[in-house]
Amino acid sequence: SPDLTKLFDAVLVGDAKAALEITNAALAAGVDPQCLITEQMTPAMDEVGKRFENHEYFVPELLIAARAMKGALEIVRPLLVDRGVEPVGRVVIGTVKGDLHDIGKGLVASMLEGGGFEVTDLGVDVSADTFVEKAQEVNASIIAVSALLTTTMTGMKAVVEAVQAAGLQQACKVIVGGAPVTQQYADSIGADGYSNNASAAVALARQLVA
Ligand code: B1M
Repeated sequence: SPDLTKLFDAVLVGDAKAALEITNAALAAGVDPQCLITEQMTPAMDEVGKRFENHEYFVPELLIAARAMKGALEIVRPLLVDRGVEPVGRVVIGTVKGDLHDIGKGLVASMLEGGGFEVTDLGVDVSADTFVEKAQEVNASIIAVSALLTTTMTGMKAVVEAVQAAGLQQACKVIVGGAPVTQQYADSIGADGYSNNASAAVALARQLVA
């Protein structure tokens, strides 16, 4: 069976070709796709972040690591989606204004789709107004906001406020997440929910639409 730690190494050094090859081999060998993400790719990104903090890595290394992970995720993503599930609700998701990190947000979006939600992904650097306008347009019952920077997570409060200003707070719940976000922070801005990983986000969303 394939040596999965090679996937960790490939993401860590940003070797997109190797990341693809190992992912394909692992899937062919019947390895659980979820475990490739949680046990190899995400820990590799954490190590990338540590090296960045220690000034061993710089922005270009962050970018090529992200490219390697995203390439491998392209193959894994369809496997997270369980087709034939009745739509359980509509979610509008995006990364908060000023923030360009999209890997975790993309994972949450894929898992929500896998959990039967209809998902509109607004991408990165999304303003509070855009979240609300899109939620109204598609009649979403949940807005999911991701933030990876301590400097941008404050923009999540603006989303909660925009939902309130539009009178949508009963119909549309705001859930938040991302590395610097905590339950305490979510409570302090009046968000309806917080989760610290993609599968917990699905459980939370299901609970809120039940
Ligand atoms: Co940046 N970056 N980055 N970065 N980057 C971090 C976040 C950082 C922690 C690195 C570090 O110093 N250790 C640090 C933030 C420090 C802070 O604010 N406390 C940082 C910095 C400083 C920066 C820049 C400012 C660097 C610079 O330019 N000087 C800059 C900011 C740009 C901007 O956004 N305006 C920047 C840029 C970048 C790149 C663009 C180069 C690249 C992103 C590429 C991309 O996304 N397309 C990048 C990367 C790759 C990282 C790290 C290394 C990895 C992020 C990642 O993808 N993790 C990151 C270090 C780290 O997080 N360990 C770092 C994997 C991903 C699966 O995890 O996103 O946490 P995560 O998602 C998880 C959960 O958090 C949760 O579920 C996901 C899966 O389980 N979750 C949610 C996420 N969103 C959710 C939403 C929900 C629920 C759960 O809604 C309900």
